[in-house]
Amino acid sequence: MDKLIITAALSGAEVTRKQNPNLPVTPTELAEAAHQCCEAGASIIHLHVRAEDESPTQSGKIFKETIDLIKAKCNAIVQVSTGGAVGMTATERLQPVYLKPEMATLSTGSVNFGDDVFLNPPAYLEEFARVMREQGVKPEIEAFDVGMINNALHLLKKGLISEPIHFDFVMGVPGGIPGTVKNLLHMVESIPAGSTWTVAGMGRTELPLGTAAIIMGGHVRVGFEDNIYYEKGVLAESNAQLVARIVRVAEIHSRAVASPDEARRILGLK
Ligand code: KMH
Ligand code: ZN
Repeated sequence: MDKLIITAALSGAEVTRKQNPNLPVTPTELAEAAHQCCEAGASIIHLHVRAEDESPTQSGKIFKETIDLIKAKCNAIVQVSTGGAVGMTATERLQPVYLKPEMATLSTGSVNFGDDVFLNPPAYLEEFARVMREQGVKPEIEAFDVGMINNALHLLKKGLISEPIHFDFVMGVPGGIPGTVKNLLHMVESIPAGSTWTVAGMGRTELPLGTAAIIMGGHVRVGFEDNIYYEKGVLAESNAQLVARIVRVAEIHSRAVASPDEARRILGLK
């Protein structure tokens, strides 16, 4: 098995400080959280940014400020979100890709998202993939359900993405595929040989799905974007606390944790 790549999803677009007062919001707070997560064992930082009033934004300026601060503190792979928040336009969502980060997310289908719809029609998929290819950015395919794997294979067929493909199975979103080990197995069995994959389990599915991925040879995403609790009724103190716990699970299962440069090699980044 490859060493374990841990992604820290620091804040997302939806979680608020009211829900967990430890949420990092400003560029300085996000950079400090990224630094702590790297120290704890994360090699990828999945990044969303916020405006001063805590609302989600895809502002290239705020992304740049945050990425520069992160780079000054640690060697992590920065993976910008192109999902942003529901309701944003494609042009708005694509802004951070022009900063040429090492990676960016590419959601390959629309999905009900709680009471909203996270809209990713075919034209968006092709546009996002084309811009990432032009900018030399490796996509992480965000699959919220199994059909989205097929949509990614369609992009591959069209030459808009290339192999090996890296998938993130986003599981347990209300509207997406439920976060069970049975469903995880089905997702893993549905991707082409030679692909890499990680799993982001929402809420209480974060730990069991992460544990399953460690055993199965996949990779794991944790963080406040997906889960604000350490255990039932107990809020997590920091993103790093969630990273440290998954490192302990990996240790129990004798799975070594990848450094950022080892993660770059596993993912085929330059
Ligand atoms: N905030 C969600 C609507 C991504 O980062 O690419 C979409 C999302 C996916 O978070
Ligand atoms: Zn995200």
